[in-house]
Amino acid sequence: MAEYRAGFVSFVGRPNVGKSTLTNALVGEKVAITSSKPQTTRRAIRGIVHRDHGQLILVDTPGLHRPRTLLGERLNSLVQSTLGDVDVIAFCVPANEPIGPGDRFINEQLDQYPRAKKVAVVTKTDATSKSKIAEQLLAVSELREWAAIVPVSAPEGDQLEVLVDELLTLLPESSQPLYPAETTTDEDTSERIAEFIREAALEGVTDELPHSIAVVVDDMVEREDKDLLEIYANLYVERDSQKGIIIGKGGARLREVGATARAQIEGLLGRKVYLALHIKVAKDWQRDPKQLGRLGF
Ligand SMILES: Nc1nc2c(ncn2[C@@H]2O[C@H](COP(=O)(O)OP(=O)(O)OP(=O)(O)O)[C@@H](O)[C@H]2O)c(=O)[nH]1
Ligand SMILES: [Mg+2]
Repeated sequence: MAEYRAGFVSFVGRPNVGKSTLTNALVGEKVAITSSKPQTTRRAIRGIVHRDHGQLILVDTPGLHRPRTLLGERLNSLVQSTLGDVDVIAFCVPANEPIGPGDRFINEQLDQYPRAKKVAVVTKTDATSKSKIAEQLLAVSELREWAAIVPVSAPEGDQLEVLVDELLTLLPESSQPLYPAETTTDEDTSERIAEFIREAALEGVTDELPHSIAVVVDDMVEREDKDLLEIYANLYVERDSQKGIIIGKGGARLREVGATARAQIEGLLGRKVYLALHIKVAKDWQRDPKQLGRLGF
């Protein structure tokens, strides 16, 4: 019988390559928010994958990029410290974009973590042709000696189990699981709620605005007269002009964001919630150490 294995696997790569989407697909639940805008993930988010013969603790990370703000620098350091602690580093490259300087830079950084085994994951195989996938697999194989190279499509569910099996074989043997069977993440409920709100707010905004949004759950209160949880959250932007965009004409956009987020939160908690969302300006918070600290970075 195969030995039980358990350990830590970190997904790393440029922004927007599909690390969080893949994390969620493997875990089978939305533990990390995703969006079409780069630099969505801002924490190292653990997602647990349970199998009879082992347990993968996935650590989704913020996309590595050339930082333009203090937040960007902090996120890059967060990725670096995460990579120092994991058993396997899974470097994610999309099938539908040629390998560029950003990918090469990250690949070179991986040399700094000799203890970790290194796997390449070619994501988004549904978004390109078979011949392009073959070309990408070849290009990736030339970057370094990988323990495995696995092409996957998260939305199609293609090759996900192959990836899980490959990753499990690279983990250390363990006498027992590291997390209980029902655990999918160790993120706090209030953190997940804040992230659902941020994800809803990212929908349909462009340019610099996605980067300027931060959400903090301020308070959660049980209603005494009925089975309802009241959630009070603050959505921060960096400038007054951004406030108007988030709120929209007559408050239409904000209502939409609230409704989308509430549906996600109710799905997570399995109960009705009332969501009060307040928009506040935290001027240039991405560049301000004090405000970054207050927002949890
Ligand atoms: N077609 C296709 N699209 C994908 C796939 N995986 C992710 N995407 C899309 O790619 C975009 C980015 O996905 P994310 O999972 O947020 O990417 P990420 O690497 O976590 O991005 P950061 O958190 O910014 O580093 C989203 O619009 C996803 O829907 C895939 O396998 N196929
Ligand atoms: Mg992400």
